[in-house]
Amino acid sequence: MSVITTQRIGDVFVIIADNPPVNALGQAVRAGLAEAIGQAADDDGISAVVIRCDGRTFFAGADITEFGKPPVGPSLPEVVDLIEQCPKPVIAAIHGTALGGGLEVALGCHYRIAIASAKLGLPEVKLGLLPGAGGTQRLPRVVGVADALSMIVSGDPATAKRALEIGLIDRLADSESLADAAISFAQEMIGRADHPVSSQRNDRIAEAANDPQVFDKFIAENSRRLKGFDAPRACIEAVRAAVELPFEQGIKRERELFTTLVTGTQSKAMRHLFFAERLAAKIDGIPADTPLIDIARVGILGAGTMGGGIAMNFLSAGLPVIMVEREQAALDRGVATIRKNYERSAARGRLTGEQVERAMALLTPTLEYDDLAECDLVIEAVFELMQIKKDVFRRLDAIVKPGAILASNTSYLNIDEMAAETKRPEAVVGLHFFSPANIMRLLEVVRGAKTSPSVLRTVMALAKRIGKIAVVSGVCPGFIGNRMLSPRQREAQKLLLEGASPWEVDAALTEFGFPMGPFQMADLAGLDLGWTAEGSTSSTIREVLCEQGRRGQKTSKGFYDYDANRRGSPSPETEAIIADFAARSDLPQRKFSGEEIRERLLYPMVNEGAKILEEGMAQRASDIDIVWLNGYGWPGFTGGPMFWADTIGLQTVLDGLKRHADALGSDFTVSALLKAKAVAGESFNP
Ligand code: 3H9
Repeated sequence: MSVITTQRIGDVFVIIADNPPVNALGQAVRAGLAEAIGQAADDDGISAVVIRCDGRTFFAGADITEFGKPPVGPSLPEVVDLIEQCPKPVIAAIHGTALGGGLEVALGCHYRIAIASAKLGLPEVKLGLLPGAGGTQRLPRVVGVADALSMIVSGDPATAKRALEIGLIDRLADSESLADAAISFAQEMIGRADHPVSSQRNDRIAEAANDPQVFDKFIAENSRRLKGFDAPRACIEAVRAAVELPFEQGIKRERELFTTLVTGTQSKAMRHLFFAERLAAKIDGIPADTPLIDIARVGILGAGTMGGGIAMNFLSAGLPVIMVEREQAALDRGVATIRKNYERSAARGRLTGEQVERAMALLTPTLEYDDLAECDLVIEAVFELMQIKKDVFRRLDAIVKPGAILASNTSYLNIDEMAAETKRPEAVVGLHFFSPANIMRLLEVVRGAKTSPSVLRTVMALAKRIGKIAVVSGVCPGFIGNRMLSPRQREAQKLLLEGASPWEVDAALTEFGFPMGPFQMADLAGLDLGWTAEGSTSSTIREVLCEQGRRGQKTSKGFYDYDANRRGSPSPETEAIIADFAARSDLPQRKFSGEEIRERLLYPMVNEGAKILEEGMAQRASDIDIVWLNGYGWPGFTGGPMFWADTIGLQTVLDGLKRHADALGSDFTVSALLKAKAVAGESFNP
């Protein structure tokens, strides 16, 4: 079947695209559109044109799988130009998502009509690109520079309502009658002179031409978001070209910038992540028809920071939650924190008061374990001690109805040992949420030796329902994320004893693109996590810091000293403590470059990632990238640790590990998989 079909309704020519799943603008669609528009232009019996899509959405963009391959015409910019130059009015009828090249097609049309649930955006920046089919030149001409900049640089879509307000669409239609409304719109426009042509409009950009500061202001306000990424700056430059240059020259500039980005490493990395995120949801060896367990009610054990955060995910998705604590005071505190978090979101305009009350009404706090009996899924978020976890699982097994899933939020303990305490090990799974659990998108799903396919498929589907990115991990200490964090932490500590300062170590990682380094992270989390004054033996730097009241940001001092705005500065007191440990270690003291620090911290992580793959603990290298990107702030423009290793070359990593072998110590072993792939000239990702 053809991806483009046409219909005549009177003298209105309707062009319909049908290219599942998201009507991406692949070559066949572009060719079909170009041909149909040519036909409409040439046929005197046609007075107006409607472009619409069948299926779940209007065009969701260029076909990303075509990037990096030899281009086959017609190109998308050519198609958009053909639409715009059509002598008959062309109307885009939008449902679902008009994204990227999809919105650029719509901007080439003379009019746009959309249903209320539609979203319109230029998300190219999230793929390390800029809109390359005229979007950077046409959008500012249609909605003005301020709104265009914010849409193009954030990549976030606008709702149809907002699109109407800013002039991006001309009309709203009822969802059931979009096709008819578009035809009526087209009929109304027939015979009118001067249909608006986006590329020829200059009224909206004139405002910015009179305010040359607009771009510098935007850069200053968004500097944090722009850090390290090439695409946002290129987006800004392209929009600046729309203001400063005639349309044809602006388009040329857009093309140059697009070409640089699409052939660069950052965009390759970000396109890799786009597909990696979708691939992570797929579990090898589990048939798609594996039955799902109906999850209508969720139980959470523990009302602390973690339990409360986990509960919010389900409440926000409209699922009733029963939250159990041992003491009334702790339960009340937990409920109050959930409410406070929701109210803060409401104050920022992200939720309505009604939504807050709806979520809170779904929460049942209780002191009775027995109240969990009818839950379909119970997640324990109690203290990280195996004995406690085992007791909890035994108890839950006795109380919760048969068929229900029992999950642990452990971040490193063995799920199989917990499962062995129950008579339903097939129903036991790890659900490792990351703190703050209501915000962080990552969820490590830990597949036990006996976890059933049905349970696994159910929790993956549930993860999607609550807006998480789920990655499956096997059972090993620390799973994927924390297991790879551990060699990084170890090396960071060792570097302190060899002469590097915490600020040098942190800077090496923030220069790489991490939002913070290991010591800044430790200060933020609190150095006294798991530390007690009674048990302290002054045997690590961290212990001594805690003993001296330096427990992190919350005490205004940790590795760093903090001012009232929580801005950290190097601490002479910390330096003295480290110098004392270094002197006792007898290790030679020297200076480290940022490059060497990065090699010491990041290469062992890649090595650990390779071991995780080798042992089958992760299904694929790209899953590891997704974990580190969404759980630990690994910079997206490098594509994640395994993609980054591929980019710099596995032989480079292997050589680096050899070079640092003495420092890494005799208990450090190089992964056989890393070695084999490096020697064969292969990469982790296909
Ligand atoms: C662009 O337009 C550049 C132009 O400016 C310039 C050109 C010169 N291409 O996400 P889902 C696949 S750049 C190819 O699970 P949802 C996806 O991989 C593009 N494939 O569905 C998945 O495959 P599978 C700008 C694509 O309902 C399947 O479709 N546009 C594309 O949760 C379902 O996807 C974007 O960046 C594509 N463009 O969300 C929009 N899009 O089933 C990217 C999707 O094998 N797309 N696939 O795993 C999205 O944001 C979401 O897919 C969307 C639907 C919101 C549309």
